[in-house]
Amino acid sequence: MMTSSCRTTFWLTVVALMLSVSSGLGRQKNNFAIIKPGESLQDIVHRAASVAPSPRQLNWQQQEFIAFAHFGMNTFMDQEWGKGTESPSVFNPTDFDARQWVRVIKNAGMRLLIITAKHHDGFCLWPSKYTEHSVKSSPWKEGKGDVVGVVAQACREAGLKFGVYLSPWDRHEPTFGDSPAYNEHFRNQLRELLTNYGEISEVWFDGANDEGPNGKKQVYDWPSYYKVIRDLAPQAVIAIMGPDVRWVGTESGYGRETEWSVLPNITQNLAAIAASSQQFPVDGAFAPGDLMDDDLGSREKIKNASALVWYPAETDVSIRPGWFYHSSQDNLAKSPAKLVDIYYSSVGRNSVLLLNLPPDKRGQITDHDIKSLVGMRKILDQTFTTNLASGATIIASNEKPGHNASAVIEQHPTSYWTTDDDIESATLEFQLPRQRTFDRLMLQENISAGQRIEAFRLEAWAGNTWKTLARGTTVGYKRLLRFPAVTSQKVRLLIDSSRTSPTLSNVGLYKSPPTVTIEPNGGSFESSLRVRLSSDSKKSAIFYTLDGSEPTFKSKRYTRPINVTGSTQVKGVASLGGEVAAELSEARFTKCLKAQSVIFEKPYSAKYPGRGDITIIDGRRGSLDFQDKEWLGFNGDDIVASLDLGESKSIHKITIGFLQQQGSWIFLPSEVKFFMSEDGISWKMTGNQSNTLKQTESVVVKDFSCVIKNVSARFVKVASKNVGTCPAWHSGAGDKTWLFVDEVIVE
Ligand code: FUL
Repeated sequence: MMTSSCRTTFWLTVVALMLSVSSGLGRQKNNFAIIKPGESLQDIVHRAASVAPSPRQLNWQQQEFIAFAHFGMNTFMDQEWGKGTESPSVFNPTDFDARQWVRVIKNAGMRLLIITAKHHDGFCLWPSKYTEHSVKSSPWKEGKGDVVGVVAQACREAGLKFGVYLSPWDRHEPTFGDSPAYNEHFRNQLRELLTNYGEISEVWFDGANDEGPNGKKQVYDWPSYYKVIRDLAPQAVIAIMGPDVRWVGTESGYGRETEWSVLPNITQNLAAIAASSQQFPVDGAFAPGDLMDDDLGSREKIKNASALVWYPAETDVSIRPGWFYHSSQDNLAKSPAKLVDIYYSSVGRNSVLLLNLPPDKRGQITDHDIKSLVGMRKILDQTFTTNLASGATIIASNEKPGHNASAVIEQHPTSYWTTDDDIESATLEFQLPRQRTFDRLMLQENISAGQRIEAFRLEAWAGNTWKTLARGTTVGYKRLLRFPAVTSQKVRLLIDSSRTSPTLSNVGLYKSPPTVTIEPNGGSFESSLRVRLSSDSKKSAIFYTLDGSEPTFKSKRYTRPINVTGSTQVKGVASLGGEVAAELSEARFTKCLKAQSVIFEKPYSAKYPGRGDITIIDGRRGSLDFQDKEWLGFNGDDIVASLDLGESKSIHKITIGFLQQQGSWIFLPSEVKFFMSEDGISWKMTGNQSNTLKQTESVVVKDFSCVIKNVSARFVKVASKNVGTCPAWHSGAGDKTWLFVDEVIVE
């Protein structure tokens, strides 16, 4: 334990060291700050507001939206984590095309690509001198290929930045666990990657870790890795298990509403700061701590801090459920709307979005993923191309000379608005050139001066009063807020709280393309159904079709609810000024006989009870997501379900739907048999259907049905045969298989 005089000496040493380290930086801001003992909360808050990104951190943040490519041994083994024992003979892309990756990534608006040069299985995508477990031992290009080299070159040609993921955990390398030897091995691999492939902008160190092949635990020499990077690639940020960029804390794609880039550093690291001889002392002090907390940098979190550091968030998420390519996930690429939602919740919450696009066994990004990306880009472009605030006259409650409010709508890259010193709240009032309709707000702080804004509101003038449209806490590099569309000529931005005089470099008001909502959103019905279409933009017209074709502005215009009397597919689009919006909405409706009740011979699993018995007769269909509460799950058992229609009815078709998602042990039934009965006692089989779809096929919802020539019956029974156990090729070979059912439709 330190005595108080000892603590004072320690602090003086630390501060002196900081000052000497930063003296060469002139007036440039530091990306760390030491808090002196006895500083008040106000002092600490001001200090936090002056911590700013290092040039490499600022440059990285400005890339906004970047790509990950998980490619390697796992792509060919159809797995997520290799054991390190895989044979290099399986690595053999059939039509490798790095230029295709780069084209797709650039067109999607991403500016940097990080490749998994080595994942946990230890297989290297470049011909490393330090192991045989690499492309050079594979049949691809007869062992003469270099994935890292070709991808780096393609990026350079296209003006895309390039980064490497190098897994510290290596399940193949024999020296792993023999700490000094593996540390040298790892540094050697880093040196290869950082010297032979041009400029590297990001080095990504994964936190996943376990024992080595020899059962020994590796002690990583992180500071020595950082030193190699600082020496060979000073422009590169070191992410995740590194001091420049932090993991946002989830792999969902959703960052925090309140996202501070300035975080408290933990006390014990100050000794490491003091010991560090590097220009950016934070390297020596780095320890990731708990990054999953909801709050990382509020006043509450920094009030007892000993040091503060600029440590911004990166949000990594895959376009599919897995990080690596699996054909079974081809239908599970996130939709354009989902990707847009993720964009708002990451880039729009002061974070960089790192979206993974896993190339397939050909060595190309699949059309499924490209379709989603193109759809996403179209929506974002339609939204953000025109800033409806441009041309506005802006009145600020306070302006610092040389930093007028007009700077927030100027295109100039470094101009920004701020107030006189020590002002902690302010208002900017925008008089727009004319009435405008908008539903998105974009704010950017001038983060080269630090992150300051703690609370803000957007209001629009509604004729006689101000109406609040949206509220937020932090802004940081970029904040995007969505709210229902409003039309007004006057808006104001109220900054209610700022750590010190607030800054803004950009303010934008935008209108997203209108989308159509169909209500109800599909399902089955008994006699007729009224279907309503609406748009989130009152000014837009809605066009629709009922025959499955794609609607255009030449299709039927929606004016009143549609009376659906037979099985129908409704597709609708909104159009504004003759332009059809990017998003198509669709819903399928099936006319059927309503079952009064259903009885199962054996119960469904308590783990997947959907919404109870009625799940399979409620008119709503299960999606491709087995957790969506529309599915009933049966583990190892057959399903025998009897439906009571209440009275004898003429039947011409019976359909039952199943899900296949073999990655989750869910298989289609091998056979489905259909029966009918007038009394529920004596049954007559009316048809059967065997499964013809391959068990290796991607995720699908498949209907089994039986067509009958209008026979009357009160009861219907469907018996579905569970395949029982996972086949030999499956990773759960011999385990019980699941049957997931929804829904039974009697027509
Ligand atoms: C994780 C890894 O274990 C995953 O395989 C993937 O690489 C992801 C980005 O990071 O920690």
